[in-house]
Amino acid sequence: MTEYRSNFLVALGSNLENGGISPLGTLQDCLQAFSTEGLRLVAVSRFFSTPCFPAGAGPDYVNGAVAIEADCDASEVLTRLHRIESRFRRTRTERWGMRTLDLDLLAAADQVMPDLAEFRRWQSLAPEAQRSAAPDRLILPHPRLQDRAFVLVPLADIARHWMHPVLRQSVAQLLAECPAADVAEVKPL
Ligand code: A4P
Ligand code: MG
Repeated sequence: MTEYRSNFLVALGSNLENGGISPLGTLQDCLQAFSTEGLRLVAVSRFFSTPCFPAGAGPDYVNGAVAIEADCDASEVLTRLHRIESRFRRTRTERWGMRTLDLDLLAAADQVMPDLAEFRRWQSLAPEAQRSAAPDRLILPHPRLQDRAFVLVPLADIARHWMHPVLRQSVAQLLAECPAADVAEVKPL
């Protein structure tokens, strides 16, 4: 029998009000939805205010991260995360656009998906191509996690010692390599 249950790491983001509920309120509320979807919360980070990336593209975000356990595989976890997003009325209009709720699957233990070559292709995509190209299948670990203070700072709250299976660095090490100015802009709420 397949044993799933491994820890999944998920990034949470919001920079748009949803029917009068603030981005912070949305992130707090969506935590209830995880258990409804059979995703058991193991750890929850603090929430942080972070400047929008790319700069000037919209209001500041609230970001956080959670660790979950689930009795299903990574693709099914992403399907459930998408269901939670739609429950919070996330609409995908513009890539990297504003959103009421963005849930990205950062990692499933030490899995590399779909394979090392495809992971490396997405990881090394030029910034301009990143803006216009979206993968049509699950890429793990999330190919941008190592580049983003707004992901790494919350992640360090809950999974400092998680080891990136391709880069062979822990979250703490990846964060130490992040520009100090980017890290300083990630402010706990
Ligand atoms: N997909 C493939 N792999 C994954 C994965 N590991 N996790 C697919 C989540 N989705 C994955 O995702 C686009 C496609 O990638 C989907 O079909 C999915 O199946 P999406 O969530 O629909 O689109 P998106 O959110 O616009 O793209 P993406 O790549 O998630 O954008 P990012 O990288 O999350 O950027 N600034 C601050 N301060 N804080 C933020 O949280 N977020 C973004 C969004 C931009 N700027 C930000 C923040
Ligand atoms: Mg996303």
